[in-house]
Amino acid sequence: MSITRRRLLGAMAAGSGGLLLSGCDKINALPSVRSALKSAEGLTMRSQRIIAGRDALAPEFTAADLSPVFRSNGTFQPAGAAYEAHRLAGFADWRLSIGGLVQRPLSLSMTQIRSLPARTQITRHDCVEGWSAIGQWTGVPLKLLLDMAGLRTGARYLIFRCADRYGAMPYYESIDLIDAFHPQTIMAWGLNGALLPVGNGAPIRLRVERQLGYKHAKYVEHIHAVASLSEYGLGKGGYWEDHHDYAWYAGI
Ligand SMILES: Nc1nc2c(c(=O)[nH]1)N[C@H]1C(S)=C(S)[C@@H](COP(=O)(O)O)O[C@H]1N2
Ligand SMILES: [Mo]
Repeated sequence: MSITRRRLLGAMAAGSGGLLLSGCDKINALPSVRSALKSAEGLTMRSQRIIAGRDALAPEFTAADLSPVFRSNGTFQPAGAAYEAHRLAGFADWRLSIGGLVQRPLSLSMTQIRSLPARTQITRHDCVEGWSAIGQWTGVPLKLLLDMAGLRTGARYLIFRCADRYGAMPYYESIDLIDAFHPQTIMAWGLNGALLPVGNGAPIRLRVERQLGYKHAKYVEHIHAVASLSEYGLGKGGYWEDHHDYAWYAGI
């Protein structure tokens, strides 16, 4: 088993443990404990990152580290006439909408989104199937969109609805507000200096860098702020969570 694979399986086990993470989060709340733990020797990178807290940054890399090809996984081209028409039109009429528990529901064109302040970051994507790739992502910080929309009291999660389906089931994912406001969480429209390719989620996808690949919803059409994950799908917060028992929190 490769080191990456072992690390990922370890991450899944810890991520689905629940108790371990909530225990760490509580200890973590004490600044003195946090710094003592951080300086302890012999900790693996992985445990340091758990102890460092949910707000810690994922490692960023340099252009020299970029993978020659950023592969496509899962859906590589959503089926159906509607997506095909968007693709042929260069996504000129694609809208990303934000609704649910917000004060000002938004519907933004890609031109509007690309004119907003953007963040560029070079990060490593880890898929639970056992591969990783380093890519440079450019997009609007999700925090900026949420500030525009204004979350209402009671909003606890964001649900990302995608344009593709697995059989009859739409792909969707969800994150909590800690990840939503994390500085590296962006709605990415660029990869490696070009517009996002269809294979990687054109025209816009989520990057949530502290979690495994399946959380990074591609082909996003709508973001819905909700009080509870039970409000959508089968209630477990994502396609893989609903139908294949994947962990909802897939921290790395
Ligand atoms: N809409 C949608 N988002 C998705 C998927 C998908 O099939 N459909 N696959 C997920 C998985 S398992 C991974 S590893 C990444 C793959 O992203 P990539 O195609 O850019 O490599 O997207 C995730 N987001
Ligand atoms: Mo994945």
